[in-house]
Amino acid sequence: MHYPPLQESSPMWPGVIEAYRSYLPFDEGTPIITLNEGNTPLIHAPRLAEAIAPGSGLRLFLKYEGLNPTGSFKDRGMTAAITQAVREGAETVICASTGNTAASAAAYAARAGLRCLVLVPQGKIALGKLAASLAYGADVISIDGSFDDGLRMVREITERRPIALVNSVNPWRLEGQKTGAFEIVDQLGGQAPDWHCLPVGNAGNISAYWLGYKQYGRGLPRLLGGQAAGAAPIVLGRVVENPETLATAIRIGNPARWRQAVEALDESGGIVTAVSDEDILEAWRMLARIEGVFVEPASATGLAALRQQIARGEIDAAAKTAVIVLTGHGLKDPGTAVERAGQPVALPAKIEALEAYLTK
Ligand code: AN7
Repeated sequence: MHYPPLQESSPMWPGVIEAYRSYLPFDEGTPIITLNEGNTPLIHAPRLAEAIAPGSGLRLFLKYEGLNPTGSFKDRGMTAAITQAVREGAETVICASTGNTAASAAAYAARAGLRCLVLVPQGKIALGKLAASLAYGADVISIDGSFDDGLRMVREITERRPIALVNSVNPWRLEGQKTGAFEIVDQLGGQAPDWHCLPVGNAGNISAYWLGYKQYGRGLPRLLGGQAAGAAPIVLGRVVENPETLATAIRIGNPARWRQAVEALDESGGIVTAVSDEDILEAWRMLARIEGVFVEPASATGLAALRQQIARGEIDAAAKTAVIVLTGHGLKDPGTAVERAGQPVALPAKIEALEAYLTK
């Protein structure tokens, strides 16, 4: 088989830094560390719109960030953070993570030839994230504490040693992450949505989206942030010492970007709300069964929040455009899927058995 060489005019997607370079603080000469992240689909979801706001004319779209190279939205910020770490001469990077940041940091560090250490909460990281971090060759350090404990540790070690911190306290993470807002505006034909809905854990993503919408200058959405009820510090207005939720990605009690998120919510006329694990799971099922979009549980929190706010009459869906950011792929967390989505039907390998099953 013969493939023609890539031409300079090739339409290959170059990754988010190259695609939006004029909006980002990277000049032409900077070597970019990229896995061609971004350019994720914005999926129209009319059946889901009808399910959560019947007859309203809600235009609902799903920004499927699970289709990034390491399966989550984190790759947008990580291309920027690792590019900057290389520019500054770093040899080692570190992060604390509930899993997705770890996998993303590990992949981009591998691509840049850097050592990567990731601190993850023991027993509270989904299998796909652990598997990927190990596969990319990171030093995976499992601590007998929470994400918040890990974040404290990595903040301190990077003050003591020449190691680059790539959690979203690193401003470069937000620079890359804000490209999600640019893409949504472009995909909607040059106009921001009325509502922008997403899960809030460490609050980097919501902060970055707000920066992006403001910078792009094509209208501003109102932000709707969802937190898991057992890990809802921003909703409660206080640190949660022992956060608990089956949505392990957002099992965070003391978000690093807390203040910035509150500012973004205020400026946008937004809402932050807590949703129960049951509501998260229901939204997770709806995404898969009504629209065929499989996400990890935390990623369904934006839908759970929108559904709750429409049901409570806090959001009027009539003729509105809403985008829900689906932050991570369903295959990140196969354990929860197998536990919560039902069991396979076991049958003998005989046609009669299949006939009997169908006529049951
Ligand atoms: C799927 O990987 O914090 O509010 O360490 O993995 O920007 O933190 C993950 C967070 C939402 C919350 N959805 O985003 C980590 C980590 C998924 C996530 C969030 C995360 P932020």
